[in-house]
Amino acid sequence: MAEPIRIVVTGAAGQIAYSLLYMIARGEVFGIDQPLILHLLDIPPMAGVLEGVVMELNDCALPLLREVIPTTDPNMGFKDVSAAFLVGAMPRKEGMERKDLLSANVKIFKVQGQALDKVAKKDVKVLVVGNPANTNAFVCANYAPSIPRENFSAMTRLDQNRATAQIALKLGVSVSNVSNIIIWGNHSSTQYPDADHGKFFIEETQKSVSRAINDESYLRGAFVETVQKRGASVIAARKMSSAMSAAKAACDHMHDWWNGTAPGQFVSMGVFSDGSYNSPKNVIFSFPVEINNKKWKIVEGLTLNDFAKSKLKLTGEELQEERNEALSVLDASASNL
Ligand code: NAX
Repeated sequence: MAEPIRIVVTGAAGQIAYSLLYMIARGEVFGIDQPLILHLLDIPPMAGVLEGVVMELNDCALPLLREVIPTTDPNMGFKDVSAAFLVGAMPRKEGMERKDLLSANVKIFKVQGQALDKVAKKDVKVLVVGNPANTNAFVCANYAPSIPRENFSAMTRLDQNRATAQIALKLGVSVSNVSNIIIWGNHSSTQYPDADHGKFFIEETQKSVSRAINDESYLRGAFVETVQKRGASVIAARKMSSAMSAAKAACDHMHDWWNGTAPGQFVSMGVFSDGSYNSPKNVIFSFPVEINNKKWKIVEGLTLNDFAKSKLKLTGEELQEERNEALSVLDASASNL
C-alpha cells in the first residue's frame, strides 16, 4: 500500500465538514488504496466539538484512516499537507455589513495562506469552500508566495452539480449522462450557469443540451435563476445551509483535480484568471477546465453569445470589486501595525 498522505479540513467542527470528513476518509477523493492522515482544524472555542468528531471518525473503523489530528493551531493543521479543504470561514451574522464580513474573512485567509506557505507541501492543492470563496482564495494565494498560484482554487462545483441536476431533470435523463454544464464567475448570485455547451447521452448517442431543450426563455430565465438561488431555497426549507451537497461537491472538485477529467469533458473551478473570455485578470474566476496530471487548463475557444458575454461582464465586475475591497482591508490593517 502507498504511504499515507496528509489532508487538512478547516472548519472541521462545522456542518459541511461533518459529511466531508467521512467521504474523504472512505477513499472517495484520493482513492480506495490511498491511506490518509486527517488534520482537523477549527478555532479554540470548538476544540471540544472537534474531540467528538475525532471519536466518531475512529468509531467508523475506516481502513484507510491511519491517524486523525485535531488542532486549533494553523501551523500544525497545515503541516506537510498534500491537499487542503478550506471550509471554515466567518459566517454572516445579523446586522453585519458586507464589508465587515469581508474584513473578518480576509484576516482568516491571510493567516491560513501564511501557514500554508510556511509548513504545507509545495505542491499542495488548495480548495476554498468558505465564503466569499473566490476572494478568500485570492487572499490565501497572495499570502503563500512559495506555492504556485495554480494550486489555489475556489469551489463552484456545487453550482455546477445543481445546474447539471436541473438539466437532467428537464431532459428526463440520469445526471451521469449530462456533462459540460458551465459555471462562470463568482460563487454568488451573479454567477452565470451556462448550458449552451452541455452534452448528454441518450440511446448511446451524444446530443446538444440546448438543442434538445430548445427553449431559450427557460435556459436564460428559470434555469439560471433556480441555480443562482438554490442555496437560499435550501436554507428556506431546511433552516440550515447546504451541507451534504456542499461536501459532495468539494469531493468532486478535489477528486477531478487529483485524478483528471475524462477526454472531451470539462468541469468548473474558480481559478486565477488569465483574462480568458474577456474576464478581468488577477481575480479567482470560475471557468470550464480540463485536468491532466493534476494540472487544470482553461477550455478555450467556446463561442459565447451576447447574453452570455453580458453575464460574464457582470460577475467579473463583482469579483473585481470584492478583490479591491479585500485589498483595501489588507492595506488598512498593514498601516495600523
Ligand atoms: P458552519 O458554521 O457549520 O461551520 C463553520 C466552521 O468553521 C465552524 O466550526 C467554525 O468554528 C469554523 N471556523 C471559523 N473560523 C475558522 C478559522 N479561522 N479556522 C478554522 N475554522 C474556522 O458552516 P458550514 O455550513 O460548514 O459552511 C462553511 C462555509 O462554507 C461557509 O462560509 C459557507 O458560506 C460556505 N459554503 C460555500 C459553498 C460553496 O459552494 N463555495 C456552498 C456551501 C456553503 O454555503
